Amino acid sequence: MLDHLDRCPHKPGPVANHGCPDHDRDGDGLADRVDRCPDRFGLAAHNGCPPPDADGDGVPDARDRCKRGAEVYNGVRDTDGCPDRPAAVARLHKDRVEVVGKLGFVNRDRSLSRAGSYRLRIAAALLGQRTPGVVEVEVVAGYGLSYGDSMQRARRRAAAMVAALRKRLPKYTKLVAKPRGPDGKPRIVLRYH
Ligand SMILES: [Ca+2]
Ligand SMILES: [Ca+2]
Ligand SMILES: [Ca+2]
Repeated sequence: MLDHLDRCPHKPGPVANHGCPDHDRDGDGLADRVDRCPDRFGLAAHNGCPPPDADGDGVPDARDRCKRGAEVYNGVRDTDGCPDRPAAVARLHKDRVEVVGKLGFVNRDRSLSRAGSYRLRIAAALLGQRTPGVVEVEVVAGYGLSYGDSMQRARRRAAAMVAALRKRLPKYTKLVAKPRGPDGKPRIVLRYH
């Protein structure tokens, strides 16, 4: 490319991008200038957008056997897209997965109980399908504790969650522990982006 037409003469880039390197913010392999959803990981077949999902349950329409009924993430047939029983142990949102119900830690909050591991496995499967670059493990622990004790518990739980998630998520997913002070109900929220 002629230098006077090249907006980035010191970096290699295609003519279509005025000689500048292509960017791909969501990392789905489609350059931002041709990606119809530049901030959402998508497929080339859908112009860089995620496949359609009419009921928003995370199961694309093409595989969803109940297109108007949301999947219940409970470890029972979690990929067919149909509601089922028992109650959900994880809830999927656009930017986060919430772990539902009792959290389940043992060894003075340093590791997950069996019930906790079960919930984590389901939450990790949900996260894994979203191919996140980063997962923030937000933990709020305990009522009725001092601020310091609650923070310490939240720190241990977040570390236990990060260690357990590390074994189940791809290497490129960065895990960040986010222990929080006692601001309401104990909870675990896995924010992904
Ligand atoms: Ca669906
Ligand atoms: Ca299910
Ligand atoms: Ca469905």
